[in-house]
Amino acid sequence: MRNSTEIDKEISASTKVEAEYTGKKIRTLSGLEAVRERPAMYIGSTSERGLHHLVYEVLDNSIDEALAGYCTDIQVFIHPDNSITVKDNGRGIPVDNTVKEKKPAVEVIMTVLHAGGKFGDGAYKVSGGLHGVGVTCVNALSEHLEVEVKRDGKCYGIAFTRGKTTTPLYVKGSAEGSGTSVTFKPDSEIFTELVYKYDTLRHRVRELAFLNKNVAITITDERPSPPLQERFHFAGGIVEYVQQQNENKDLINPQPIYLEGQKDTGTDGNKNIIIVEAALQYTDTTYENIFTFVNNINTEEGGTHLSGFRKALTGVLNNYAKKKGLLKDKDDTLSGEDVRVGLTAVLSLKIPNPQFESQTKIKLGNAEVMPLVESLVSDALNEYLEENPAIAKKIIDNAMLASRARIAAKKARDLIRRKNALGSGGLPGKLSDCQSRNKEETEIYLVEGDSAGGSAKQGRDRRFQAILPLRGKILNVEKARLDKMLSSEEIRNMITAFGCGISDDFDIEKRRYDKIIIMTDADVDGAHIRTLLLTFFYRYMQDLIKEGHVFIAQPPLYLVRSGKEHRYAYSDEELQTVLDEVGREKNPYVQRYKGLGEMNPEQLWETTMDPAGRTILQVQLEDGEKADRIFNILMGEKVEPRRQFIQENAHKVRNLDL
Ligand code: 0RA
Repeated sequence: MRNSTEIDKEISASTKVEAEYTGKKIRTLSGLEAVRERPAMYIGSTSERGLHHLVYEVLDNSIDEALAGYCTDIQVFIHPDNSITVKDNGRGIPVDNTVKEKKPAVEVIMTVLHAGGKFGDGAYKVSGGLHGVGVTCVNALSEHLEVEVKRDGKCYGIAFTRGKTTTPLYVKGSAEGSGTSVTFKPDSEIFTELVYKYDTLRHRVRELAFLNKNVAITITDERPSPPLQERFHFAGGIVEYVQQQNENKDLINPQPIYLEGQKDTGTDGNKNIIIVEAALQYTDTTYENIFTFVNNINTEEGGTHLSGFRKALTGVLNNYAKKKGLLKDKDDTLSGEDVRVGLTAVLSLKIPNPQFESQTKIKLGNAEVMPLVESLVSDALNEYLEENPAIAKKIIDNAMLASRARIAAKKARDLIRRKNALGSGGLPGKLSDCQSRNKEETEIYLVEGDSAGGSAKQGRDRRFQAILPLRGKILNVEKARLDKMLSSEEIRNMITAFGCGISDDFDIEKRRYDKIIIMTDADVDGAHIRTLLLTFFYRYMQDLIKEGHVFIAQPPLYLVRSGKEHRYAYSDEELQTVLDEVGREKNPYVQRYKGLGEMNPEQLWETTMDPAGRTILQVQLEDGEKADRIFNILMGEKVEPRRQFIQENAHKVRNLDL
């Protein structure tokens, strides 16, 4: 344990930097005032995301304590008033006085920006926050925050309001064991959203439990009665993560390949220990799913660790296939894409000083990490292949199949591209394009069936609305490989009409429309076509969904006529309201639309296509991992999980939330 003097030196070093920086500003704010003045700068947002971020910040401290090897149990409580408690059985935040402030360390940690990381080992401290300001920000942005520390046989308490100490440290009584408990209530003056979402917190807690196998995390929601409680502890860590992710898929290697290694990359006697962990499992699916984490942060944009991992995979599998004579032609090579088809993997690094490249902190930049990950993964993978020749052969066969499909798909794609290069833009004959070429204002309706397509074409505003009718079922891309997929005319028509390519060729800037609107019948077939389309977009044009370009049209279910008046109802409840309003005694005429084809062009425009009156649902992709599982369940081979999912979610089908 380090003493207070050491801690104090580091704090003064950090506050000096702070002072120099703020000194240049016209107006000088103390640290916590700055946080309250510009909260979004510190926690990203003051809406739902930021609200949940507060919990992650506090949780991170307990996880750090677990990483240091001192904490095995963490509990998260959502209290009835939407305040939160995070409690751990670690060493407890130090309470002795610092030399400089002559205040308890716990108070300094909670009130001085950047102080937290300076205490203790802090080796793996990477706050989820943008500037590593962590729990101090949570304090500044809380109406009330209370810390309880158990240490040295005593229980201590200290409390704050909006970052200011209101109850200085005092001894509450005696206590056994050690630990820290932080309770806070987000400030209603700061946050626009104050209600915690159980599922959001549960997701992060579960993820942290996968990534840190030595710690059990319990989450309790005290708002419902009886309270909701779940405990997450995965002794298998990321291996279990991969297994859950592949739950409903057919497996090539039933037991995931697991590797773990560490290396000190420090120089001049300074320690810089990097820990690498990976779990890999191949399935018979046609896409890759690699999740990467650095210090428990999801590096969604990858970075040097992912590059090293990919290099290892491509190199090792090619060498192995050549050495064992598994390739058809000895000059064949498997591309990176080929060897990743069907792969689900988790790569998790713990690294003392990560450098994140992008603003959003989700891409790792440390150059030394790439060769390190490459060599660790190569060694482990080589060893695995040598020890499991039968599975190794299956993995190579899978990659060779992907390779053939890739070459066939390239031919098909080149053909589409060549057609595009020829006059008339090569647009599909079935497309009724719009006049405007300004992609910020244009829309394309994907319409089920030729007859509804005809009505839509007549009813639209041709200046900015394009219509592409889709006939019958489009191909289930979840099951088909790329070459087969591109042999489907409906799919090719969409690709050419959208103009932005697919997969590796995808370029969102080249898209020809701002909104892609799926308009299908309000029945089971319509829902099926919609799911097929969404699967296609999700797998091959994901950014269209991520950036909010995909929508679902909402045609009415009923037409109510009464005298000269006509009204539409979009749900069964709304039908009742409309009937109440027009009066039932006059015997209104009610028509239930069985399909879009029953509406004439004017009706279709008025109810579903006119931007002034229509409702369209934006498809959101909040959680890629969940979406992947849902698509796999809905569109994959296995019947039982699908039946179960549909039964459990039947009430939600009107608004499929990815
Ligand atoms: C600084 C030093 C030590 C522990 C902690 C911080 C600590 C912080 C938090 C925050 C939540 N839970 C926590 N648990 C521990 C080490 C003190 C020692 O050496 O005993």
